[in-house]
Amino acid sequence: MFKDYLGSSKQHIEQWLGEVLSSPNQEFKPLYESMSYSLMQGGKRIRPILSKAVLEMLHKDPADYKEFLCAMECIHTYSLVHDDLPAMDNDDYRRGNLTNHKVYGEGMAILAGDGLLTYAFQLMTENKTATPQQKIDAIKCVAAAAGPEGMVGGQAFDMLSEDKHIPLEELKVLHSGKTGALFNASVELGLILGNADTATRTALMEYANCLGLLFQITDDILDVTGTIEELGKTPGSDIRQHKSTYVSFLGLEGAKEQAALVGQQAHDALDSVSYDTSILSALIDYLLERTN
Ligand code: GRG
Repeated sequence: MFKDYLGSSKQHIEQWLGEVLSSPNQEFKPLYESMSYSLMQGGKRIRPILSKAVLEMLHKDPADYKEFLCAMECIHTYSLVHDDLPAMDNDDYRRGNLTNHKVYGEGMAILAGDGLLTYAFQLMTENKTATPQQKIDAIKCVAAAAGPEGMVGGQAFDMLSEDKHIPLEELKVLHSGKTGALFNASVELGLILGNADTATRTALMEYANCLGLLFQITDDILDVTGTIEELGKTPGSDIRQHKSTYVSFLGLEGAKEQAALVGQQAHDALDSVSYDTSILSALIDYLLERTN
C-alpha cells in the first residue's frame, strides 16, 4: 500500500538524517542542537521521498545516495527556519512546535539555517557511490534550485510583493522559484544519479513541474480550509490573505478544479515513461488529497 511506502520511506530518511548530523566537538554542540531541532522535527519529507522514488524507479538503491537525499531535506529545513524569522514571516510555531528562533534565539536560528544549507553541499561531496561528473551535475542542479535563480529568488519576490495583488502570471513565477524549484531538483537529482535516458528525463521534468504547481495550489487551499496543522494560526490568518493566491484568483472550487487538472497533467506526463511509475503516480494523488 502507498501509505506504507510513505511511512517506511520517511523512516529511512529520518534514520539517515540522524546518522549524518553529529557535532564534531563539544564546543559546537549548541549549534548542532539547534540544527537538529528543526531537522528532526517531523515534516512530510516529500522532497527526499521524491528523489528516492525516482532512484527506485531507475533500479537504484537509494541508501547508496543517502547524502543527496539528506541534503534536500537540510536545504528545505533551512528555508523554513529562515522563513519563520522575525525579519521574514515572524512565526512562533511550525509543525505544532515552537519555531527555531523561539527556542534558540534569532542569532542561533540564522546560524542553524546557514549550517544546514552549507552542510547540504558538504554532504553531497562525501557520497561514495556517485561518479565525479554525477556529483558536479547534482550539486549544480541543487545550487541553482536553492539559490537566487530558484528558491531564494522566489522568496525575495514574495517579500517584495507583500500586501500587493500581483497578476496570476507573476504568482506562477513566484511559486516556481519559491516552491517549484526544490521539487524539480528532487526529481532531477534522481534522474542524474540514476543515469536516466533523455526521454525519461523530459517526461519526469514535466511531471516535476506539475507536481510543484499542484503542491502550491493545495497549500493555498489548505491555508483557507484550515487543515494545515500550525498552532497559533487560524485559517486564513496568514499574511497570504492580503496577497494573491490561487484561491484569491480562482475561488476555492476553482482552485480545487485547477489542482485536479494539474494532477491529471502530471499523470499524463508519466504515460510515456517505460519504467514502473506506480509510486510516482500515487504521489500525485497523495498531494492532491493531503490535509497537511
Ligand atoms: C527563506 C530562502 C528562504 C526561503 C523560504 C520554503 C519557503 C521559502 C517558505 C516557507 C513558506 C511556505 C509555507 C511556502 C509554501 C510551500 C512550502 C514550502 C510549504 C512547506 O513545505 P512542506 O509542506 O513542509 O513540505 P513539511 O513541514 O512537510 O516539511
